Amino acid sequence: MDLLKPLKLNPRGGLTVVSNRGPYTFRKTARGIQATPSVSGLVSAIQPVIEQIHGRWVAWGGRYGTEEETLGRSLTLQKTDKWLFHEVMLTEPETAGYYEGMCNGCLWPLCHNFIEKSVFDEEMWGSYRRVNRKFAEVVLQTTGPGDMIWVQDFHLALLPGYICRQRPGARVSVFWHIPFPPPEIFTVLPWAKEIIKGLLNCEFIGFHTEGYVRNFLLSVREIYGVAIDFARGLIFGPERIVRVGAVPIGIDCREFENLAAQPGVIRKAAGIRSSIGGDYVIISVDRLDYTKGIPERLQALEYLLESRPEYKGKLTFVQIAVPSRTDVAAYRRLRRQIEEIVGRINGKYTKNFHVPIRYLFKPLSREDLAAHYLAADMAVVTPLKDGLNLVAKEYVAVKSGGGGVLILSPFAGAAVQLTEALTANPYNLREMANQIVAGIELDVTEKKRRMLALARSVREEDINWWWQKIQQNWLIDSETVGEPPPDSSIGGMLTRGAVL
Ligand code: ADQ
Repeated sequence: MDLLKPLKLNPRGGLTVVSNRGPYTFRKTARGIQATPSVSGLVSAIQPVIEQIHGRWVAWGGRYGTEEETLGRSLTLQKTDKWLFHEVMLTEPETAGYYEGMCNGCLWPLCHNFIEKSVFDEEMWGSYRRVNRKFAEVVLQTTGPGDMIWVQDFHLALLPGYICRQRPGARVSVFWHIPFPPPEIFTVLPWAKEIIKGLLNCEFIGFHTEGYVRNFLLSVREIYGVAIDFARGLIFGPERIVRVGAVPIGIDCREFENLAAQPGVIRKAAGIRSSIGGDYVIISVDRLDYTKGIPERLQALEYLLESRPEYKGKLTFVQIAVPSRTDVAAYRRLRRQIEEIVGRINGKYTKNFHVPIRYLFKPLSREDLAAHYLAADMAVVTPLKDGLNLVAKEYVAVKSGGGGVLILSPFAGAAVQLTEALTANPYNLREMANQIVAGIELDVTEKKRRMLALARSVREEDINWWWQKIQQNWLIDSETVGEPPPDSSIGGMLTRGAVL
């Protein structure tokens, strides 16, 4: 790490966001390095915050090189209009072990309760530790002692520990964007203790829901046996007092409301509708991921067309999927599976040139995305498990005038806030089909009442609200929280026997 180029600290900002992927993916082309915007919930959420704060963003830009190149050029400073970007470069083996292996092949499925998809491999874990250390070096080089370091997500769970080892008392917080699983699942992870130990160096750890907070606290109790105040979300950890809380992420609601009012977007939406005809239009937008429940949703649609023949030729379902983790075999298999189901349904139900499913496998611009939301009578957001789900909120923001129906899975974190949505269990094809029909037949006044209530919640708890709440939680002085309650779980309450 001695080879890192020294960087000037950003004089304007005291906040540094650290995440695995940043706002751009860089690729070497014949015309030089090209930057393409990355599509993910995390990027959608962080971008408006960092633009306001004029902070710094440390992330991997999707490029790799040899170990020597990585060490020699691991910081490429990109100056954008509103924030500074520090690129971390990874080697090819690191990408395989840390990102594809430990992050996508182990922690992602485990945290979404897909334990059977999780691969546990010591080499992958070694790579995860190495890359977390590498990020820590970059963060330490580019920040000063008083800076606030805001780490994003499960990719960098060891980072707070590595930072604090070299800078005791550093101001570090983690926001965990995906679900935190129940302790009986999390503690299966051979390195569960190391992950918890790293996180306990934070001042504040944020999750989307109270359920995830509880799962986390229970896991800490199970693994560590330190004092925990469940009511106030406090862990009296070995390094510091850690606050833990539920702060569900919001969207830039005004941006989507403005987009929906733009003449160009309205024209595009009208074009989408006229290309579809007079049909009822249902939309789903997802990163192509097995947690999003895309095959299950398509099967529910097939069941609907089979069991309610009066809807044949009257519904068009638009599934927009953005390519994701295309290097991972399981994701390539999922893509093929979805294409097969779409082909089967369209083959079976296309009549007089009416095609029931339009399937787009590509990223859309913000304007195109808003136009598709605007064109749709209903959005079906039915993940099998999802930390929160921003698509549900984006659809509501675009439809905030009162049109549109939202069908939401109870297994998306967003269901805790968006209580006026119709819910449907993605594992229950019949319930999904029935709820889609109920949504289509919903009385106009009731439909409007529900959408206006949803819009109120999305507007009130938007991205600014989220960032305010994060700061409020982060900036409380830990020394003022007092003693742990007498019934807290210091030792003796561990539910596991010792491993010798
Ligand atoms: P994701 O799993 O990426 O995020 P989600 O919250 O739905 O899931 O966000 C996806 C984002 O990508 C949305 O902003 C959406 O507009 C955008 N998007 C999807 N398809 C697109 C397309 N074809 N073209 C352009 N944009 C597209 C993770 C967690 C979530 C959590 C977020 C934020 O898995 O549960 O909500 O982080 O914390």
